Amino acid sequence: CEYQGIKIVRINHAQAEAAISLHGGHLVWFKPKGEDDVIWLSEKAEFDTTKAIRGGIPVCWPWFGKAAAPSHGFARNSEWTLYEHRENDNGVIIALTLCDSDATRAVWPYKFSNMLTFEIGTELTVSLTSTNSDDNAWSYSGALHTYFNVESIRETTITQMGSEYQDSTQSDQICQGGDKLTFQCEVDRVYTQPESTVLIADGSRRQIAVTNSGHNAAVIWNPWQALSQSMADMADDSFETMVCVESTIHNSQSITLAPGESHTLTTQIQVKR
Ligand code: TA6
Repeated sequence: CEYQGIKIVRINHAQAEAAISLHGGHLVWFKPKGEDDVIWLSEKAEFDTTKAIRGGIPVCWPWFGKAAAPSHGFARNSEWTLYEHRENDNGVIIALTLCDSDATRAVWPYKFSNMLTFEIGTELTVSLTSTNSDDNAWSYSGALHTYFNVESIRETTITQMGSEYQDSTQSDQICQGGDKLTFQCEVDRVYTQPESTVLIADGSRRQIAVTNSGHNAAVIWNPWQALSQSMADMADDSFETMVCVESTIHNSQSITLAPGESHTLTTQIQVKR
C-alpha cells in the first residue's frame, strides 16, 4: 500500500503483523500474534522521502552517527527495492535490496550491493548483508537502530550489554558501568563488549531478548525529556515509552571489505513472557 507517497509492504500472517517502508528499508511495525507492539514508532513520525522515519528500525549505513553527512548514512533515506517475498506456516520472509546509484556515489564513491532480509513470525530477524561490488576495498560502519516499545522507561532495565561504554553525553568518555542499566536521564552509550544477547526487562510486562551478530558494539539510547522536546518528530513525553538497543558496527571499528567480499549484520528480537 502507499502512505503519504511512501510505499509500504504490509504483512498480515497468522503468526505476526508487520509493516516495512521501502523508503529507508525501514520496518515500522511488528506485532507477533497475541503480543503487544514490540517496536516503537513515534506518534509524530514524518513519512517524507527526504527524512528518516522516527522509530521502527532505521538502517544506519554506510556510517554510524555523524561520522559524515547525512547523519547515520544515506541508506535510511534511500528508496529500497522489494526483491523477494516468501511465506509458510511459520511466517513471512521479505528481502529488499539497495545498490549504488549516481545519488549514492555522489556522497560515497563506491559500488555496493545491500540485501536486507526480514524474517517475520513469532520472532523477528533482520539481516543486512553488504557486498563490495567495487574494484577497490571500502570500509563501513552502521547499525540496525531498533526502537523498542516499553511500558515505562522508568521501569525498564537492561542487562548483558557489558560494562565498558563510551558515553556520548560526556564527550565520548570511556566509562565502566555495572551489569544493569536503568534510566533516570538521557542515555546515549556505545557498549563496546556486549554479550551476544542483550536483555530488556520491560517492567513486569515482558522480557525482550535482542541477539546480535556481525556487530562490534551495542548502542543504547533514550533521549529523555529535553531532547524529545527539541525534536519535531517526537512528542514531548514520548521518551517515556521507548528505548533504542542497536546492533552496531561502530565507526571507531569499521569493517573493511575487499572487492567481492560480504559481511552480515543481524538482530534477532524475541519476546518472552
Ligand atoms: O544511536 C544513538 C544516536 O546516534 C543518538 O546520538 C541520537 O542522536 C540518535 O541516534 C538519533 O539520531 P537521529 O539522527 O535519528 O536523530
